Amino acid sequence: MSTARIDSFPEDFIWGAATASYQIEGAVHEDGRGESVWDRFSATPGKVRGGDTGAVACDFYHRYPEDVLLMKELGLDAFRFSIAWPRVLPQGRGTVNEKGLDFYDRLVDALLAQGIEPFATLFHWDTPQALEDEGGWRVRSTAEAFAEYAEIVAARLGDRVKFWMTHNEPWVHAWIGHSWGQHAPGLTSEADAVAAAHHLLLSHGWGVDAIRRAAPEAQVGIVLNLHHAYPHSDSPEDEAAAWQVDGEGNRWFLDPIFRGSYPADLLERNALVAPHVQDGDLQAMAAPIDFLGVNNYFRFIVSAGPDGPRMEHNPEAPYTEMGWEVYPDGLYELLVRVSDDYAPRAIYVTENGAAFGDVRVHDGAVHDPERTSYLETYIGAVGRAIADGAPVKGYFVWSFLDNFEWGHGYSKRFGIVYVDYPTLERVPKDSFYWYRDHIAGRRDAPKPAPVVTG
Ligand code: IFM
Repeated sequence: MSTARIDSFPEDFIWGAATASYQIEGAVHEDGRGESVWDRFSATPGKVRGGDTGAVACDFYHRYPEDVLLMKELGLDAFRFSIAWPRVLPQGRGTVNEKGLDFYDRLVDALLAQGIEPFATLFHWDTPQALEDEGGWRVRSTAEAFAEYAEIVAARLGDRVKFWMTHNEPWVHAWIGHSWGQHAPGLTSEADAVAAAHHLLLSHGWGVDAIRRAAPEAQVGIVLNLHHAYPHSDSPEDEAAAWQVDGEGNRWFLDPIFRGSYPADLLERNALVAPHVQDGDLQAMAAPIDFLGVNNYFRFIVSAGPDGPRMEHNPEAPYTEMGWEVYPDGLYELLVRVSDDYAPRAIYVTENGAAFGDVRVHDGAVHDPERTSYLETYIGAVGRAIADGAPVKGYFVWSFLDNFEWGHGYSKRFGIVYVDYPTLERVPKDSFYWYRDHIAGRRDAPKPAPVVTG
């Protein structure tokens, strides 16, 4: 006989929400902040929908005290934010802008005063433009500058920030920014994307060492955007196509970080331009980490097309405003598979959430049942993965606030708090109250019962 698992979430499971600097802070010209590639890109006509930029965004730079109180009302255990490199080092390296560091100092203190654990990401795509002008992530010197930056920030905040992430979604920054041209810096070369990915991975390894030097007690990880790739049919061609998609999106990052090698199948088939690897690079990238951050929103269904893998639509599934399939089992499978194949010490789901066409109705509220249902089912999938052995220690909703959704500007709303952009007023959505009650319910939940088998 076996009893049902009453509750797989451990008592110390961390319930959080996530954001990123350029998407929420605004104040791009304040207190000595330097220019970032996203300032330049979004100011270039035709790059971002409606000409939107992050110049004001949610004005979190000034409004963080009220936002932290809202986080407290939500009952968050942790808040994930990123640090804007050009606020700290306006030229990317060299002279430190103390006022930039002061902002993160104040934010961290405000969070801790409310009992909220800060989770800091060092790079969420806002490269200092000065470094981009020297070749950006295509060149090795940016990885060296990143290690310098990591050590400076960890030395200042490491007495209070325990959880550090070097990079957010290096695949997105490398490929969408350097090969597809849809994100800053807007380049369109596969060779540049491969070089950028290599230097991001290298800087991750060097960054891990730099953080540990400055803050020996730190828990250090990296955040990857991972998606389970399902073959459209069980034909060998579709299975090979799905494996290729898995290789380019998932294994291209997981293998160097956990195994110190690039996926051999892709290198052998020349699926991508070969990276230029110097002695010691692979060893540096595989610096031991304390946790893996997993960002997941959807899955891929892949068939073998005439020109390579082709993504298929599922006519029976709901899709979000981003055109992403709602498929919570994909997160379950992903977490179990990553645990089995790579054995990370711990996993945090560092982003998960959905954009829907939210509107504020006559009573002033924002009713977003699709988002609540999305969160509920995806959190359920996390619970099942934990029950099946995945070492998931925390979950962060993307996002706390509606914000600047990159090339889509402000047209896609991911927040559990609605932002009325003309006034910058914050309006908690129904999903905020659902998450608040969920977190409170977890705290009051009976302790997990042991699984009885036999
Ligand atoms: O808004 C982004 C975030 O910056 C990185 N992960 C995916 C989110 C939704 O697209």
